[in-house]
Amino acid sequence: MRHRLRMMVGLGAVLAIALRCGGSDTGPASPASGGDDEEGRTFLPEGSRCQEVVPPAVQQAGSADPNCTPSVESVEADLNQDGHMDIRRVYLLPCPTMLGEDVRPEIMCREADLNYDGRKDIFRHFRAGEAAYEEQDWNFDGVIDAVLHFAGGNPLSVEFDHNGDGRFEMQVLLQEGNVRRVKVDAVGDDHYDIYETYEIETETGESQLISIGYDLQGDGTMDRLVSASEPEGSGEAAPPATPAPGEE
Ligand SMILES: [Ca+2]
Ligand SMILES: [Ca+2]
Ligand SMILES: [Ca+2]
Ligand SMILES: [Ca+2]
Repeated sequence: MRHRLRMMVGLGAVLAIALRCGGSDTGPASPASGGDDEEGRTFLPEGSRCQEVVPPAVQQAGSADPNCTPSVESVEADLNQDGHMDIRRVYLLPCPTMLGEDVRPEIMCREADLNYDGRKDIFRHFRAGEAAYEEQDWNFDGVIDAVLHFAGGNPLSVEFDHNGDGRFEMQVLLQEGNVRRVKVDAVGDDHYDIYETYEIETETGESQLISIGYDLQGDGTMDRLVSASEPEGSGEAAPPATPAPGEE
């Protein structure tokens, strides 16, 4: 599913698919020629990360209409009109409930090809119609570089994989869009070694660095805390280690 290949052939086939947005299955039907368009431009495989699966909870919830089965549907669009689909949205089509509520399509996933090379680069996943997390490929190499997590529809934290090894070595915790805490795994042992704590200034609304904590022994416990208002001197000038909230 992650690397489902969807190759396009002629422009006609693409237009036909675009025109039937809203059909039950918008998957390109012709996987024949390897993805080259008429001008010889080569597109990468789509690299989709949006699954077209009815969530188990929805499946189990049942329906007031015995003839209805929940289903999913994807809708695609070619924004730059180069014959290749750049954006895809996956919707859940639920069934009527016993409560007689309106039945509307519910967004489950949205993915887009930002640099028009044929491969999708940004993937936002939804739960119960609300943003849950978003995977981002910043350098368009097909490897996810950052994952943004949401809570109640608002950004909560971001994890970064700077070296493309599939492990996140940096996590940024957010509060109302501002940085509150930054954790860095500097040695690559899956433990955070550096903890930066920020405070939101009430007047400017900007994040101000308060302190930096270090785990020098790699045991998950902070060994040294440097306050931003007391510059770290050479040697042993820093104050004794003080655990940050939540640590030790
Ligand atoms: Ca396109
Ligand atoms: Ca791309
Ligand atoms: Ca990448
Ligand atoms: Ca990494």
